[in-house]
Amino acid sequence: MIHLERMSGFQLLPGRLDPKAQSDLLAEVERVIAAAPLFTPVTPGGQPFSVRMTNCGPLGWMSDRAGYRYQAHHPVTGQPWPAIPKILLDLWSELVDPAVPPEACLINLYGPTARMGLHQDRDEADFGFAVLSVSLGDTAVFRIGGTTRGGKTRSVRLASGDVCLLAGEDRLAFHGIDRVLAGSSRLLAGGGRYNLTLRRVSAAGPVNL
Ligand code: MD6
Ligand code: FE
Repeated sequence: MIHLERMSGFQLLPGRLDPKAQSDLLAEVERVIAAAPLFTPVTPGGQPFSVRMTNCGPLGWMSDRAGYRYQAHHPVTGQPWPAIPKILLDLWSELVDPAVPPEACLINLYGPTARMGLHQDRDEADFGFAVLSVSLGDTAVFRIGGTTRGGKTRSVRLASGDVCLLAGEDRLAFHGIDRVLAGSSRLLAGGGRYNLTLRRVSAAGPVNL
């Protein structure tokens, strides 16, 4: 069974994308944003996020007063999300699952004061699939703990080109971004950081035999 062969735990692959791959991916992200503009989500309680957000893939992650969810269309344009760039599909195939593709790629843009509170990624049907994250631009201070809120945490820097995976026993680990180190990368012309997270949202269908 493929599930038993998946890697476990939190995995950081520093510099997995070289500078050329980073600028190629950035161009793809900019193409996605041209079709699916960044928006500022709000929590169900009405608080705006400090990141701006968009998605690519058949499903996109959303938050508004109606709650957290995945949906197939952009909340402002009403259009389907653009396709996931091939470079990201190839990474998923290599690192997560060659047979079952991701359905959602959430794109978060951090300005110099943006952060992301500790959270679990738990809006997906099958936690057997890892969440794969790619960082572009300024370095972020990432915090990761265990699967209960309030436990011990550790801090890890995520630099441009780094790929990380939340898999296995860490798939439901609490994690967040304490801060972004403004000026630490020159990849984005105006500074800032993109984080891209690829997820399988629904349970995998039957494998073709
Ligand atoms: C970020 N990352 O790096 C926030 N989620 O900006 C995440 O929330 C995340 O890095 C799931 C898996 C990996 C991640
Ligand atoms: Fe997350």
